[in-house]
Amino acid sequence: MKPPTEAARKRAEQLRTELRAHDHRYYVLADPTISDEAYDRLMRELQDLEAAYPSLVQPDSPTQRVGGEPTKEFAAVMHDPPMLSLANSYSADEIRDFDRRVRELLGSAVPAYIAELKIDGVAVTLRYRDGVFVQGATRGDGTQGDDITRNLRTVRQLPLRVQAGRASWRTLEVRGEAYMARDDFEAMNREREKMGEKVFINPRNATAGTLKLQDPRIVALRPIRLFTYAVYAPGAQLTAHQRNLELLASLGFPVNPHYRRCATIDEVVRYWEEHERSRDALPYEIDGIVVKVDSLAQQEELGTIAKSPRWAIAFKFASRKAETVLNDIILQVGRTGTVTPVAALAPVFVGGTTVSRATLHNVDYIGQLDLRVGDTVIVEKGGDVIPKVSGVVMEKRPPRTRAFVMPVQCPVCGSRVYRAEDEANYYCENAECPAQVRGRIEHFAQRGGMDIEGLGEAAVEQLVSLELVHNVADLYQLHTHRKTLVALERWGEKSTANLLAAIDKSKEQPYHRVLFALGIRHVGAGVARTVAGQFPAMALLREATEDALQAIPAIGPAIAQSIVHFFADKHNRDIVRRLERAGVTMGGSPVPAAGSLAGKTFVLTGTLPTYTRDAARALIERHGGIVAPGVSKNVQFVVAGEDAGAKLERARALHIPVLSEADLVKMIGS
Ligand code: 3BA
Repeated sequence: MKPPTEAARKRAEQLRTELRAHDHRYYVLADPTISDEAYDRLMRELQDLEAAYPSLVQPDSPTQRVGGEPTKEFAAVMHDPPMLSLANSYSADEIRDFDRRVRELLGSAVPAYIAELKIDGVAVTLRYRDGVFVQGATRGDGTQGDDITRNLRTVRQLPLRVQAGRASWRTLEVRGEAYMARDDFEAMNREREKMGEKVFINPRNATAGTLKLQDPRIVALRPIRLFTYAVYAPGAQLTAHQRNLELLASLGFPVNPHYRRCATIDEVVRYWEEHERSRDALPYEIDGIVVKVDSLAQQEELGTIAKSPRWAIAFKFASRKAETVLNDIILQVGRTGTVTPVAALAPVFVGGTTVSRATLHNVDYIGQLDLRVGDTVIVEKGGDVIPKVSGVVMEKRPPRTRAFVMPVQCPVCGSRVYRAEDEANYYCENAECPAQVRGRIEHFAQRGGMDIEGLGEAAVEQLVSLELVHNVADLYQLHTHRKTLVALERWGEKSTANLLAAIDKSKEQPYHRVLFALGIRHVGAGVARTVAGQFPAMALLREATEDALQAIPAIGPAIAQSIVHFFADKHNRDIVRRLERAGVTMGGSPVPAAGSLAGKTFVLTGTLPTYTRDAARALIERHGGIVAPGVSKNVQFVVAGEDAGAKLERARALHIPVLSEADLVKMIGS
């Protein structure tokens, strides 16, 4: 083995220092200062040097994150101090009891609390010797866990070396929570589904499963992140929890920014209430808050009982999971003909409401869970309001259940049901299927569309089954059936007059709403607004080519194709012509440039601190802006969060201003 030259040794050291700084800026601060290409060049140079002189390789080198050969099993690691567990509380009364106990034990001293988010992840501990990450482990039973050093090394947010600091901070034990962001988790699951692999039930399971893998090379490909919240440094004079959090951040560790100092327990309760309400806007899952006495001297005085500290407590949110029985699997036919399975459940109270229906995604999902009618199932209410069935309690499966088989006929009209190529969806092939007809009319009449009051689900059902209405154009002929309507059950003079007036009034809805109401696939309210802005009349849009449509910043090939496809259909053209003849707005009036972002096009990239991708998009659209899928010179702003990648690079290259979430919010406000 060739000994490294002095120049090689120096250069390797310099590269390591530079790469570490860039890693921290990119992964922890979400504020990179060099391009991906430039970063890759530095990394490759270091890899080449280390390959030429293997003695230069150090365990804390940025090259060591990619993972190595698989191991057979994990070695045991003893925890010192032990990893305690948190006592749980579930109500304001219980948290006040905690406060009372603390104050009683402290006598005259008054505690201040630090309230922080309780990340729904997996607890890990990290050891640093002389500033270098040397060992990482799971919590295990609190006294002994698994050595998962090589897996943790792949976590980009984990510093492999602490940033300078005093000598007393160089031997550390740092503890925190490994987790996955919701978007990353969903993207990973989509990918796994596509590859025919098993999908994970939730981000926490995915994180736990990943950290237990024996092959660090696979771990390196999974989107694991980290928040740290505890530090032990034998040589340092630590005084308070909040100071510790600040110290961790200054040493380069990711620290959740949402913690708050609370002088009274009322403030803690308020913090809990606030985050119970806003939890869905966070990009990761939390299952409550953690309350800690700030002063370390007071912590010591309070001590621990059994395995829990007396100075800290978890204050959990109400569970959004419950067990219930799957009574049936119903098939719903949507307005585009999709046949989707829905779970009919024995009613159960979960996350504040009674649930008796839950989504099953698609037929593949049923197969994956091996879900059968009669099973006891877990119902979960996640970030979105729609409850889902997330698992089966196999021990409770009754005898003689049968696996679900997708019928070959539409449950509504009896036509053939087929599976679309490359899709998990099944479709009813009959465009005249009453369920599809009803769905299209309901979509047309809904708020946000033509907004026809009195034309809800029940009314549509009645009109369609009596064959008074076959399509949305028929609505504007409904006045010719006035007598029939008045004679109908639940209708009468007044309701009929109201409905006909509401239909008449809907003719004045602006063109972009009409476009949305038509129910063209992929054309939601936002896209309709955008398209109407570029093609300000139906007569123009009707003749638009895919190329012309794709020239609009936010319009991709799928949308363009869908619009062209819609107008190529004779039946659809007829309906549009009849709407036009009835006097429905077909253009002319410009799209209302509503809101502070009107006329501006944005691109979103990376994980924002508080808004999910969908929430940020909705926010921009609500204020009149457009969200484009990719960066081009037609884009005015790029909103970048943590882990922003190629899009951010491209924005820089094109000199497009880059905004943080806070900048965006400010822009909306001004
Ligand atoms: N803070 C979990 N324990 C936490 C240090 C103490 C603690 C947690 C916490 C014991 C979170 C128990 C496992 C453990 C490190 C022991 C948090 C969270 N604080 N913010 C008070 O966000 N999930 N969990 N971890 N030592």
